[in-house]
Amino acid sequence: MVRGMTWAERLRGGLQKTRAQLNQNAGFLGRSLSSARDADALEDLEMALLAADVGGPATADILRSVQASRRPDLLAALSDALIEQLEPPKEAGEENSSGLTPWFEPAVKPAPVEPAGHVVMVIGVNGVGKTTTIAKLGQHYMEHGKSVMFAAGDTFRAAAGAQLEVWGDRLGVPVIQGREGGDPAAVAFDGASSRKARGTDLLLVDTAGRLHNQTNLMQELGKVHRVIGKADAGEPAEVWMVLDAVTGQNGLQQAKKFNEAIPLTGVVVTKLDGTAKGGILIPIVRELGVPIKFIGVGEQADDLQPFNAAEFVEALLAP
Ligand SMILES: Nc1nc2c(ncn2[C@@H]2O[C@H](COP(=O)(O)OP(=O)(O)OP(=O)(O)O)[C@@H](O)[C@H]2O)c(=O)[nH]1
Ligand SMILES: [Mg+2]
Repeated sequence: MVRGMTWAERLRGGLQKTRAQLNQNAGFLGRSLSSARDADALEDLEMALLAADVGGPATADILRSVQASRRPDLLAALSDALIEQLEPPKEAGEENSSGLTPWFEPAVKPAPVEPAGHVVMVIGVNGVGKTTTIAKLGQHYMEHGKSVMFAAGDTFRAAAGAQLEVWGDRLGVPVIQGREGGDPAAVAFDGASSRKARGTDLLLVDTAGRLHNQTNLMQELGKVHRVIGKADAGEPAEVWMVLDAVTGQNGLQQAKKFNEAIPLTGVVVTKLDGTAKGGILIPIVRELGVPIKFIGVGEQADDLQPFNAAEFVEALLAP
């Protein structure tokens, strides 16, 4: 992606494949369909949602709420229904924005994602974008005035520490390194201790990629988690799993297993630019029950931003 683009433009560009798929299947984008809430249009919409990996149960709910909507046109009704699916349920008395949001309001600026404490552990399957996400998060939080450190907890892959070191140098972020082949828990312990000693706002802990069925490696994550708590009580306040959107439902099933092994506090969805199945965000919110913190739509630092449901849906459906 090109520098100087706004986030709204990056997001729209990044969702291009999913939008094209919806358009191809449902043919409802960029047109006014005030008279189209008929069986054919709904059936097309159903196919489009399923093809975008929205999943059966959520698709059924979306169709129901579109049919029940008082909105004059299908697109606005669909927008409400999608936002409702993507927003975590609100406390009593607070209204979700769906139903209240005027159609295509100017993009909402994403609210900053405030970590609940000082240490964020970043986990996930191999190659999903953990290390580059840490770099992007580091830049994001520095731009928001926070001091940042990295811990290179991937001691498994030869070049992993060096990869994080390069990012650290570029961003001016201190990187706590371990020995290659060493114990990742030791690196995490050093990182958490030195974060506390220095009073740095935020420590991002990288980990090696792994599959949920690699029992030893899953236990290792638990150890990294416990050891951080020994260095700094109550930390890590956050455990964020990075999910590659391209892996769709498969990635979601992996996330469920990870969540059983080590409770997640958030999800970061990367590579939305590489898939027509951007609808996967809906079952992530619905079935995993863990909030989406950030989404990524490309390789540049600015291509990762806080997730906002209304903004996402607007970028997905806007003509
Ligand atoms: N197109 C695109 N590429 C991305 C995105 N996020 C990350 N990547 C790319 O994905 C590739 C893998 O990223 P890494 O950060 O090394 O992934 P990882 O999870 O740390 O990989 P392992 O440590 O090997 O498990 C890199 O080429 C990244 O630039 C994204 O949102 N869009
Ligand atoms: Mg990595």
